[in-house]
Amino acid sequence: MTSPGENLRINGDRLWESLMEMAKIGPGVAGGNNRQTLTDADKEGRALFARWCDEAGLTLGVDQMGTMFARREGEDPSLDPVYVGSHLDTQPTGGKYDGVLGVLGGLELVRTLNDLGIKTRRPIVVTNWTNEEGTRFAPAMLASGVFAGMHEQDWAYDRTDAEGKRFGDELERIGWKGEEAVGARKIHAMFELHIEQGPILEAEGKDIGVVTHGQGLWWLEVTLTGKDAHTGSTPMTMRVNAGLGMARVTEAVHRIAMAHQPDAVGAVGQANVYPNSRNVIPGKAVFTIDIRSPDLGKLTSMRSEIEAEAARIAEELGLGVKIEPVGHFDPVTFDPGCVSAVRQAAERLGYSHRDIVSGAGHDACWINRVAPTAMIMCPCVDGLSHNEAEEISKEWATAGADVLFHAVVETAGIVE
Ligand code: HGY
Ligand code: MN
Ligand code: MN
Repeated sequence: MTSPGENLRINGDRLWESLMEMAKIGPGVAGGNNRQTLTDADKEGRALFARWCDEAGLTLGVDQMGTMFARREGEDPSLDPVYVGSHLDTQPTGGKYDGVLGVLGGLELVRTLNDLGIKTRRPIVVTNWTNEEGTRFAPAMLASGVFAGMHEQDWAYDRTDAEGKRFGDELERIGWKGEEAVGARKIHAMFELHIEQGPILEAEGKDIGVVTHGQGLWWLEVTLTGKDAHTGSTPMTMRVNAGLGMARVTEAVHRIAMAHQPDAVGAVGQANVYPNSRNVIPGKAVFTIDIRSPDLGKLTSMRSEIEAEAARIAEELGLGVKIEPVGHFDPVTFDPGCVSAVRQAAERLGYSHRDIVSGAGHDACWINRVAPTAMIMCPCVDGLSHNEAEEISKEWATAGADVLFHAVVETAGIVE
């Protein structure tokens, strides 16, 4: 099978137009997006993607977790397809490109094959994985995790959002609960294009990140139980202050991550105090710790140090403490064959590139457990993501999609 010639490129203008079109759905308040999973905005975004897939002649399948699989037939339909894709759901204050670039970059790859009349040996499937973000329903990468056999489907259906709504009910409500058994599809290889969500590629002036590994992660949900009391009349020595406990644990997470440098991160992003009244000492605090490292040893010791410190702080303040893991995956090593297909594509196309470890989690991290998988990254401005000001250039998007196109078509094989 010949690989595509270096002049074969995707249509960057068309890709950019599609990104801007999708960005109109579930707008944020500051130029980004709030298209959270299984909301009406997600439903609208799915419908647009489905229409575009139909216009590109793709056959759409949907599984019981709502993941969308749009298939372009290959010369030999019996062969396992090459998958591309990412996610269309966003953070509540998300950007226009996180996940979306990977889905629409996959669609653009198909549109280009259609323009050029190229037939591939293997089918190609463009994928929108449900609930990658995990912000409305924890954990992140929920549907790809069920697909990879890491979560039971019924457990996933029972995940609830802040209003107590169930994942399974919301999936039915928006009409995207498909028929297909999750994980039944056989994948020959998967490639995911994604913005870096960090500062390295832009700082080094590199067009492409060849992702060799992904950080491992723990999400630990902490519940501290104290006693509601009057902020004015309760003596300081009589307080059982869950809010104070949360503050001290949050500081400890930062301190422990700093003590494990380099290649360790930790923060608390989601936090609630109850009753959350200005003049009531919080009797309860519920917050999620997010710790990550590419080094399993560091990840494991950070978790045990944080759990020990949280217990000590709770003891000191007379608080009840419960810590529940609500998300986890070990550090990931992507498939060397797929990684070199990405690296060779960047070289063939003349794009500057460097190997990189993904700081963020992605659906590719789970799919890598069931099929050879690799990722391609493009820079983002100031490394900013999970912020409505997330920005990339059309050139960066085009370069990433070009490399995706070449790596996928080479893996799928071009029919003479
Ligand atoms: O949390 C993550 O790394 C991803 O953005 N869901
Ligand atoms: Mn993402
Ligand atoms: Mn994200």
